[in-house]
Amino acid sequence: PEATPHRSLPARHRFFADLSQCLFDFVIQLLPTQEEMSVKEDVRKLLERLIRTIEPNSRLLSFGSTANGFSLRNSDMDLCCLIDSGERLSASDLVTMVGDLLERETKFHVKTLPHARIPIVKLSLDPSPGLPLGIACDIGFENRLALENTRLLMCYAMVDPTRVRTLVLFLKVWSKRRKINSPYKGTLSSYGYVLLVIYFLVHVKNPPVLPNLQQMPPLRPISKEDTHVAGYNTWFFDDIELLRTRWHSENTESVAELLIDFFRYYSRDFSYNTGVASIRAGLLKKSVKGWQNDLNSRYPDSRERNRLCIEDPFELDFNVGRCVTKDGIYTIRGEFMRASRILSNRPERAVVALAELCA
Ligand code: 3AT
Ligand code: MG
Repeated sequence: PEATPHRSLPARHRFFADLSQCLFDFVIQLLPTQEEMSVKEDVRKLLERLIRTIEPNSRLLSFGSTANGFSLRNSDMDLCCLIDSGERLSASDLVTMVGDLLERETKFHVKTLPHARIPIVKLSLDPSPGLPLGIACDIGFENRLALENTRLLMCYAMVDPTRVRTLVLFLKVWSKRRKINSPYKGTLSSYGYVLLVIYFLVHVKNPPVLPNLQQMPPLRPISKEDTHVAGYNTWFFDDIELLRTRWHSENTESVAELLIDFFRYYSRDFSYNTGVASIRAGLLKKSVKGWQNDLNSRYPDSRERNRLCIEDPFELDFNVGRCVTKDGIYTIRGEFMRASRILSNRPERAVVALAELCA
């Protein structure tokens, strides 16, 4: 309880201002350098040229963080190979052939996963003087939905670049440092954390920081062919320049206030047991989506699958949090609580709080 609000209020605001400044400074030094971006672009072009020797009508496009503005230094490259015409080879055959080719023609270490949900070729390059941390890169085939969700996240970042990018980049670093960013080990992917941030900014904050781009009225009638990719509706309002003239947020909270509230919301208020976070439609019920945990199932997989439910913005039957296990959600919530505790103590110096947060 604050006995003298008129005296404590400025201190509170000073803390928010300090912490916001620290957050900007912290993420800026973690952005990729111009040089790193140009090396990555060169790698993309080289790989595209090689793949075209097998499939002349193909294009190799960037998606994920390299393409949506949420990239940190030395993040991996996500590439998607699209074949424009004359589909002759299946994605899994292509993975095998491209894998063999790159093994022969380049210095990359190559691993192929031809039978994964999205068949991919995984590449890595050892560190060298010009590239002190090497490069890791995944090439997927015909993964058109990933290109669309990358574009959606990029548009959300463009609506409010400072607040959205700072929050997202900070949460990515924080989740990696706290070791809760590995779907293979039962926690959540970066993509999942980004969706949690956007859900919070669109549906939890009142007034909202971001509009719901998937529910804005379109400018002109659109036909089904124009809006559907792989059977899913991928339409969203993407003319951000125009949006700026029509919509602006009434929410004036600082990045620090939003971050503190984000941690509070996901440690305390989000209904993990029954709720589904959907950036398209707000809070949904697991029971309505058929995403309850089947605790009696014989398969450990379906006992675990729906602990944390985050609806993919386009692939509505896909839970982006499906890899999160019982232990995983316990750890993640514990981390949200820890972060909430550190920040709500409002320590003397914001920079010390940040260091402790990511320690
Ligand atoms: P990093 O910088 O690599 O940590 P990122 O933003 O590249 O983060 P991810 O590597 O988690 O994010 O994902 C890259 C892209 O792959 C994001 C999205 O377009 C697609 N993607 C990842 N996971 C899923 C998923 N579960 N469902 C649909 N698309 C996904
Ligand atoms: Mg990535």
